[in-house]
Amino acid sequence: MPTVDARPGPYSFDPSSTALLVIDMQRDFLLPGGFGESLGNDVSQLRRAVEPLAALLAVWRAAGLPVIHTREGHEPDLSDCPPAKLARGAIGQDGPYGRILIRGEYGHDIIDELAPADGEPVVDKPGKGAFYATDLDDLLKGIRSLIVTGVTTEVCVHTTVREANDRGYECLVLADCVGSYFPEFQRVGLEMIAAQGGIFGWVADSADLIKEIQR
Ligand code: TIU
Repeated sequence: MPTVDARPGPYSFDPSSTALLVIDMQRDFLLPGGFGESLGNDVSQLRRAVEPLAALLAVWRAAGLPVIHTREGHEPDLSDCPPAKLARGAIGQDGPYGRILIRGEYGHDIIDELAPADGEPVVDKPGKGAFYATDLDDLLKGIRSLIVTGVTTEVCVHTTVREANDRGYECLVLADCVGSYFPEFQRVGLEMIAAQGGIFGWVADSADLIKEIQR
């Protein structure tokens, strides 16, 4: 079995039961003028994950392994957006890329560099976790190991990894393929996953995973 040099210890996975999850690499989080910036964030902080993730995707797809993308967002009538979430952001308001975080709008879609390939499922989710109010668990039938990437480390990545861990998936979070608006949250967010003997997952660098896929 391929085994990645990870924290807190080796992460072994069977490629036939492993999927790559790419969380919320949407224009609304990564481009100026979207949801992320509307919350007062420096969106340039997320850019550093794009290149390593694009490189990993190329290797992963070449190996014929499955990729699942997610997008956070809401119905145009906002019926799936809890009032408290609506009150604390610009969701549904007009922005430079259409209505912010609304399905079907340009800003809601995934950035060009990481566009889903034909046949790769895209899971639309109203929450931070990718399992809440989605069919992700059904899509993952037969999958045991999840390689987790995307944004943001301490919000949708953490929530999804915690949900996945509780459902029995073994999650490897790739440090250079996840991003936070806050450098200190990036560091501590990754430490939290691997602490306490890997309390809800493992953390590694994409180069160490790529080495195993290409071995
Ligand atoms: N604001 C923030 O850090 N994240 C989100 O609102 N959603 C995701 O992490 N995708």
